[in-house]
Amino acid sequence: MTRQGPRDDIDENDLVVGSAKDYAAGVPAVLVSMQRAVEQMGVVRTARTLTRLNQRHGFDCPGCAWPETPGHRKPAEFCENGAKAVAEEATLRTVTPEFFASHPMSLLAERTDYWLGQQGRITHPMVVRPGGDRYEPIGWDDAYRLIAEHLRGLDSPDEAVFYTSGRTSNEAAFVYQAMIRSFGTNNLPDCSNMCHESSGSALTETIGIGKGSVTVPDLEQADLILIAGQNPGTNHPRMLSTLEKAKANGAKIIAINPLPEAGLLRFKDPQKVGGVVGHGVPIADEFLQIRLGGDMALFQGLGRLLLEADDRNPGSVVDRAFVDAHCAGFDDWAAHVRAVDLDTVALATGLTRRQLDETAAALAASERTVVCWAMGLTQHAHAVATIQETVNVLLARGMIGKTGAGVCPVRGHSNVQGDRTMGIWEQMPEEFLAALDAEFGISSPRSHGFDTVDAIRAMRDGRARVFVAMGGNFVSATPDTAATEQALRNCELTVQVSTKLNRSHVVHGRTALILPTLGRTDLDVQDTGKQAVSVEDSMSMVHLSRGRLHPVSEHLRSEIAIVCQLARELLGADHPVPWRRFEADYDLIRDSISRVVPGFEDYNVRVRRPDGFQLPHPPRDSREFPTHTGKANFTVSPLEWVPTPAGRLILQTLRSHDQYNTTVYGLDDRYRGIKNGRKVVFVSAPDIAELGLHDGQIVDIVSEWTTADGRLEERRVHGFRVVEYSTPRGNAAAYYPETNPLVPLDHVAAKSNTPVSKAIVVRLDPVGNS
Ligand SMILES: Nc1nc2c(c(=O)[nH]1)N[C@H]1C(S)=C(S)[C@@H](COP(=O)(O)OP(=O)(O)OC[C@H]3O[C@@H](n4cnc5c(=O)[nH]c(N)nc54)[C@H](O)[C@@H]3O)O[C@H]1N2
Ligand SMILES: Nc1nc2c(c(=O)[nH]1)N[C@H]1C(S)=C(S)[C@@H](COP(=O)(O)OP(=O)(O)OC[C@H]3O[C@@H](n4cnc5c(=O)[nH]c(N)nc54)[C@H](O)[C@@H]3O)O[C@H]1N2
Ligand SMILES: [Mo]
Repeated sequence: MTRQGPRDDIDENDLVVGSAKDYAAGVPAVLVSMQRAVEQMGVVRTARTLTRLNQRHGFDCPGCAWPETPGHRKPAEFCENGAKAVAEEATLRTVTPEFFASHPMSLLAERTDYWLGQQGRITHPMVVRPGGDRYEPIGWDDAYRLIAEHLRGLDSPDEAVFYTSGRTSNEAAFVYQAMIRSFGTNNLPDCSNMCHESSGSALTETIGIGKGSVTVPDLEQADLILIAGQNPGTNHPRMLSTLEKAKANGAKIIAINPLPEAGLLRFKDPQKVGGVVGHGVPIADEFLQIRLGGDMALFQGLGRLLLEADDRNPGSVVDRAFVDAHCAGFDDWAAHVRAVDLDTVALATGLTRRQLDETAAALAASERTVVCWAMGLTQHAHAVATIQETVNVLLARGMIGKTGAGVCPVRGHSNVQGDRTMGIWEQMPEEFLAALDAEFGISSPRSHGFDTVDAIRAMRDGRARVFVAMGGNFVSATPDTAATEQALRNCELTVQVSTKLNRSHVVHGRTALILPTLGRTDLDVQDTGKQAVSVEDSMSMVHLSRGRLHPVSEHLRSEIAIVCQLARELLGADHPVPWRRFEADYDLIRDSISRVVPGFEDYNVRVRRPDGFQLPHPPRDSREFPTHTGKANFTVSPLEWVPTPAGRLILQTLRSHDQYNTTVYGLDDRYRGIKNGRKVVFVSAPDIAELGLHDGQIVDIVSEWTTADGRLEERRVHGFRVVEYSTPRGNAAAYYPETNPLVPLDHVAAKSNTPVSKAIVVRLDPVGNS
């Protein structure tokens, strides 16, 4: 294995379909991660990098938001996919001005996100001027002037949109939102709008805080863990070690998923002898193969069965003391779920009555229950209500705010939770804005800004004209690709602060800038010396992250430096926020945060403790629920589910094992048996037969959407291979972002406005005589 150049673009003709695996990790995981790392970084940098990953004096993994194990850390606290995320960022391949000179936009436009990402780290600030056909180098100061001119030329600050992806550190997010609010808008959409927004909405209303209430030790001590709508073997592999420990302590694990995901079934820990030579440990004791969008019905049905069990033996199931002391709305909820029709539940979930009874019995017998979930619950039209039904069941059993029990939304991006805590939100509460204003002597706007979907609408309709992105890949990550592309093309200026090339650089406004930035692994030196940043994981732990690698180009600037320098240009030298001092010394940013954001007192001291510190969480810490009633709220929602229309399928869009969101590392979805390609659609054998198709056939996937005024709209992606797979009748699955063109912009979750990426009505149109 030696360092290699980028591979060719995808040729879907090379696609090979093998059999799906029933275990995750094991030796292949180690081999694949080392191979990818060496290809990108060479042997020396690989060794330097992977030994620093998730260590106390190293950098936080830019992969997922799963917490590090507190206390002792193993010498290799990472997983296959964490290693791939690092290799992708720490690569020695570069995208230089010469690259851009020989790659006009028309050429880049033909390339996939896979090819674009493979080219390496961007080395210089680049610009495309109106009518230009390729990026040219631009100096940093000229770039800032250009942005400031465009922003100052707007009729209102609300004509600008500032997006954030979830890798941005706390410090960078804090200065970024301070600049944006000083400029005068709350247009702060972020990737969370497409991700766990539904969890935040659901939890804030019910328990008073939009974050999970458990820690790693809680999971290890739970006796029952439900994992709904999550594929940890691929997306949070380090979670499997925690689950393995929980199992060793006697926990029962129930996986609720339309797909038999490898990591949920069996896990071979590559860091243990048994994981290398043995068969691994089974993870899930039960697998409920639920229909897409059936979880709300499941939890309402479980609510009814639990109440009936309590009727048979009063006080044995419902935790009356907890409900009486801490909850509101129990009676209304009880009346509602008692009336739920269990036959409808069976239809909506595709589960048998016996499976429902057994799951209810497991819940009734458990003393410490945790429910974990991710995108399988959050990206549905009724996502908020679904998550609230899981909360209802936990509240009835008194399972919040005690050891080994609680809610566990498993976040995606490594600092998506921290960015929100730092003010990246289009609707930050008044207390935060007031504290921010008091700290700096500014006056933040108070009207709510655009979230992601509203930002696309505003740019489409000409109500927003400048788009700035702090990371991410807006064009490929958002729904309705055609609409989003048009929205960005409508803009006068688009600015991408990025590490790597992606489609959002190729689909751009009349003027476009790329500002290349340091990543998590890079050494960050400012006027006062080496800097560290901090992040908050999925369980509210805040800790430091220090990059160590020499940046691939001397022209890269940290996200903080970019924001502070742009802010000085935009807001003037005498602006009250001390931009120059912030840029020179990140401790000073943390001092400001400690005065603005509750829970960050003594930030600089506490963040330097070995495992950092944990933010307060009233329900977890003291069974206090800061909701509008002052109690934990049961909620009542009319039952919704997703029936399949005749001749159609319900499609979910999900991740392969070889990608990080829109960053495609490679073309193998090893656990699902896919090699060398991505354009597949997984369908059950009986549906393939009923639709008159055959395994291996090439089809177009066509989504069908009826608009509010009754028009039928069709959206199409071309040339997908039908793969026979274990999924419920009427359901199908295909990879994102290739299928984002199918997701209608207006198909969003109630309350959270999250695009419905897990339930799209589609038909499969055969292509030619394949
Ligand atoms: N390696 C890697 N790690 C990642 C990411 C990555 O792309 N690659 N992305 C990161 C990000 S930003 C996020 S948000 C997380 C995403 O982590 P996940 O949520 O695990 O990601 P998805 O691939 O969208 O998988 C959704 C899972 O939910 C199931 N599902 C879909 N619909 C339903 C439903 O209606 N009910 C139930 N019960 N299950 C359903 C699917 O079958 C699938 O197993 O991972 C993070 N970590
Ligand atoms: N159909 C469908 N759509 C989805 C989803 C789905 O399941 N189905 N999932 C949604 C979810 S959960 C999410 S979170 C979003 C993800 O949406 P985004 O966060 O916007 O997308 P990513 O692919 O994670 O962004 C990758 C890019 O970020 C840049 N980058 C990487 N590291 C850094 C850094 O340290 N600093 C800066 N400035 N830039 C960096 C690189 O240029 C890279 O190309 O997609 C959503 N879209
Ligand atoms: Mo996400």
